[in-house]
Parts: sequence; structure tokens; C-alpha cells
Amino acid sequence: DSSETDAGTEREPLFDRIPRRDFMKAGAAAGAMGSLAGCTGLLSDQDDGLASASDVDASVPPGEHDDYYAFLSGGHSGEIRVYGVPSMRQLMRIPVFGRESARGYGFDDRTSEMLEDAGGYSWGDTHHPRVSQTDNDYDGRWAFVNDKANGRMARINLKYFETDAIVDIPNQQGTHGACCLLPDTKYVFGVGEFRVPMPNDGRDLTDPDSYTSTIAAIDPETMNVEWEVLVDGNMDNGDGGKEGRWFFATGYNSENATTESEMSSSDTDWLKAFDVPAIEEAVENGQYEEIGGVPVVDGTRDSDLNGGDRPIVRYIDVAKSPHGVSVTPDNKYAIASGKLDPTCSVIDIEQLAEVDDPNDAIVGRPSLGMGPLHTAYDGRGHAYTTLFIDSQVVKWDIEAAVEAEAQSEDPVVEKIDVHYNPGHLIASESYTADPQGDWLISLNKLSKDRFLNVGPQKPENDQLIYIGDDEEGMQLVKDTPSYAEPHDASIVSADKIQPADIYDPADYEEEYVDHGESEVVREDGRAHVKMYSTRNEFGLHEVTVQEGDEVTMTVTNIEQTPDILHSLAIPEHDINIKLAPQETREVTFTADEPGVYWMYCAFFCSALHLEMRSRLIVEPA
Ligand code: CUK
Ligand code: CUA
Repeated sequence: DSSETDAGTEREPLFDRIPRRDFMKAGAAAGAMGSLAGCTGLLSDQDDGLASASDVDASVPPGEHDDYYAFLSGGHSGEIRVYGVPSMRQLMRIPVFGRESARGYGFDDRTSEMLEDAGGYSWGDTHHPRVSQTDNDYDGRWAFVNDKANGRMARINLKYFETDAIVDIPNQQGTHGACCLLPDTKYVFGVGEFRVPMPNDGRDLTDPDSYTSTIAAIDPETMNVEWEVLVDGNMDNGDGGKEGRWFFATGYNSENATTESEMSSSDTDWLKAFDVPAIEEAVENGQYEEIGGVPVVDGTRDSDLNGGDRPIVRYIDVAKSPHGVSVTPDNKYAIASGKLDPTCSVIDIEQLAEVDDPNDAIVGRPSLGMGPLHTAYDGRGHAYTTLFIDSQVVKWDIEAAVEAEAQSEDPVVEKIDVHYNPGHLIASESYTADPQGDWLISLNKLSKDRFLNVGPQKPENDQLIYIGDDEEGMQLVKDTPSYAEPHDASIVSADKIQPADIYDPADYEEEYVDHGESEVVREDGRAHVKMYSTRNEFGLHEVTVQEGDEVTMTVTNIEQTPDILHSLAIPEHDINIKLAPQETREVTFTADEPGVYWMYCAFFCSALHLEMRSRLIVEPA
């Protein structure tokens, strides 16, 4: 008898939390204890009074820093949030697809033009924040995130923690999955969910059979869409292999239907495996059609490109309506979740390249519980899968699941209740080749009564779970209310991100306005106002323009001191531009209402902050 098989015989009823078991390998336990000893204050003698009675201390005392950054998507709030882990303190919000006044985002000319060029929508639906990697490890350069609402991908610059590029992806409506092709982030993939006519210009309106969805390969430096592949069926989530070849996307609606009942009529759907070098070769050979300005390669099942001995897309039959897919840290397996089926499908990536029938690459189908959605990894051979319907996270042994296929062993190690209905979950550095294996966040859609009642729209609940101790098992450590609606997250070791303290003027195009350089230049109905700002004044105490002038204000915060921000807020003009130290921003507007307007600084920057004002005088024409 293998010691790994007792989980099966002693298994408790599905809805009970399975108690701790002696399931770990001795080496893993030693490693876990070692990492505990190396961490600050993880173990505490005191009972912290949490219902879970966890003795893991996740507190980060005042003035001390977290071990990790967590980047959580904000769903239809259109933003990214930055948390510290394990404190779960919210450190910053990064607006992406919508304006945000406290960060001046969408108010100054540069960011408002970027939003305008990307379609001019006032919101987006962010799901999957993925951080760029080099050699399968976080390199601290960028985070990328999709817009499911409008078919876009955005890039966040992690030097300044701000969105610096958005691409409106042609031919895609509902960019859902987002992730990088590793090891070196060659592409960022946008996975198109909604099937539409191609191009969507009024043709084929009532012929759903001709609708298609695509994946888009985006160059992370230029944010250009390099190519797309169109496929059968809708697509959902995606994840990239770690060796530069395969990209995986789950999909539903292999029926190519338009209603829910038709979409769920067949027994299986596909996990699609895109053979990236084979696609690149097809593009090089001109085997594409240019649609919407990008080369679109035909990856449907009947396509010529799928007929030969190296198909560009392999269609793998998996249980109906798979949702999440993620590649294991060692790049051995892609694991797709069943959603409507209690199993996950484990695909052997090496075999995928060798077998004739891609279904032969399925090497495991562990039955995990009701509603498996997403899977994360600890680097010790375990997978953690959310069970949406059971409101649980299930920890299971990946190799045991593969063996179980042959020997009917139960790979389930334990389950922990979460509150409630988890979507994604993420473990620290789970998307890299070397997960840290200590913390896991379960992003729960419902909090029900876990927090003070704030009315009919409740916060969601992001729960922090300690996974660093295989002997003790998973331990619920913290509830964190969150504003609608995080879907996915990336957790990155703090030392892998090096944000700037102040701006470097070489990084932007606006003209730096130094002390002594403030002026108003009027010419042909245009007024260019240049001002510095510092504690406690703007470079000009008054600015006079004529009614009807098109006014451009270029304002620099000349402070060198980190954390001293100013802004330029102009009442009744819908303007608030943020100015961090050494930052210059420009804003252009028409002075169409004669009068006096007190321009002020909206950051409480000093004891004389209230006095930091300047008059905008608009003279009647
Ligand atoms: S999705 Cu939302 S819970 Cu967009 Cu990855 Cu699964
Ligand atoms: Cu500057 Cu307040």
C-alpha cells in the first residue's frame, strides 16, 4: 500500500472539510518549515481569535513591509488594485480603463488621449493581471490586463505603477483571457471570448455559424497585434507554456450556438492548444488573411493548417464548459477546470507534441468537487483548485492524479471551506517556474454575512490562506472585503519590483517647467500657460486668458522630495491633474465662461496647502 492512497479510503463526505492527513513528502515538509523559519513572524503563540483558529500570524506591524505585492483585477470597476501580502492592506489602485481623479488619470492630455484612442469608452472589465517575466521569473517591468467589455489589452508600467498603453484589439469582442508566452514574455495573448462576424461590419448578422473568435498575439514592447488565430467555439481563459511553444485556451460553446440551452447541448468542449512556432511559420509563409489590419490565421478544425502533420491548433476534448486553465510550474502539465463537471483535465504537454490524437495527451481526470474553476500551485507538487459550487478550495497532488488515472487512487489531500463561491485563486508566484508556496488568496464572489451590512450590494471576500505547512494543512488566516470585482491576481515577491520614488523627466515628452520659467504665451486664440508647482505655490499667481481661448496648461511639480504631490484642480472645468515629484502634465481646455476660477492643489501638501492657489481669470470677449 502506498501511503498516498489512504486519502481515498478515509475520505469524508463531500461537504465536510477533510482533516489534515499525513500526505506530504518528508522533503517538502522540511522545506516548508525552513521557509517558515526564514520568514518574519509567521508563527505566533497567540490565538488571534479567527473562526478558523489558525495560529498563523499574518500581521505586518505598523511601519513594516509586506513580503509580496499582489495585483488584483478590479473587474468592471476597470482598474487594478495593489495589495500587500500577507497583510492584505490595499496599497494603491491603478486606474486602467476609466478616469480616476485622485490619480489624474484621464484628465491630462496624455492619458485622456490614450483612453480616447483606445475607443473612448468610460469603463472596462479587467480580469487577468499578468506580470511580465524573463527566464520564467518576474522581471518587474510590466503588468498586462484585459478588457473583457471592449476587446482591449492594457499595459501597466511598474516603474510608475500607471497604465502606459492600451491596444484596441481588432476582430475581438470580449478579450477575456490574458497571459504571457514564457519564458520571456514574447507575446501577451488576448483570448477573444465572444464570437462575432469577421469582420463585424454588418455582414453575416443572422448566421452564427460564420461567427468566430480569435486569440491575438500582442508584442509587449510595441503593444501591436502581431497576428491572430481564429477558431471554432467561444474561448474563455488562457495560459502560456513556459518553453515558448504552447499556448492554451479553454472554450465553451463548441456547438457555435447563441443561446444557453444550445450552448450546453453537447457533452464535451475543447481545450485548445496553440502551437505558436507553427503559427508564426504560417504567418511568415503568408498563409493568412488580413482582417482589420492584422494577419488572421485560420485555426478552425477544418482548416488546411490543421490538416497536416503539424496542426497549428490542437483541439482536445474535455468535459463540458471548461473554465480555468493553468500550466504547472515545471511546464509538465496544463490543467483545465471542468466548471460544469467535477473533474479537472490534466494534459501532458510533452505528449501533446507527439500523439496523433490530442486526447491521448490527457493523463489525468481527478474528480475534485462541484464547480472546479481555477487552479494554482505551490511548487511542491500540489494543485489548489477552487470549487465554486461547494465553496471550497481543494488541495490535490498532481502526480497522484496522473497515477490515479491508472490506479484509481484519490489525489485529494484536503479541502477547506471558503466564504463563499470562489472564482480564481492565486498562490504566491504560482504563474512562474518557482512558486513560493506560502500564501494563497481565494477570490470569493460572495461575502454574505461575513462583514457589516452595507446595503444590498455586498463586498466580495478575498480570503488569505496559509499553505506553507503540509502537515498542518491549509489554514484560513484573513477575510478581506473587496469592491466589485476581482477575478484573478498575480502575487510577486516584493524584491522583484523596483518602483521609482520620483519621476524621471526623460521618461515623458511634456516640457519640464522649472522655477523661473513660468509664463503665459498667447497667440491666435490659443494660450499656453507654463507653471511650476512646489510647496506652497504655483509659478503664476494669476493667469489671464480671453473667453474662447483654447488653453493648454503645462505644469511641473519641481519637488525632489518623494511623496510630496501637488495637483492642479480647476473648479467648474472638470480638471484635476496629479503631479508627483518631478512629474509634468499638460491639460488643454476651452475657456468658455468668463469669470474668476481659483485653481488649487488638491493634495494636502503642507501647512500652507490651502494657500496654494492661483486665479484663472477669463476675460469676456
Ligand atoms: S474568469 Cu472570472 S472567475 Cu475572467 Cu478567469 Cu474565472
Ligand atoms: Cu500642493 Cu496642496
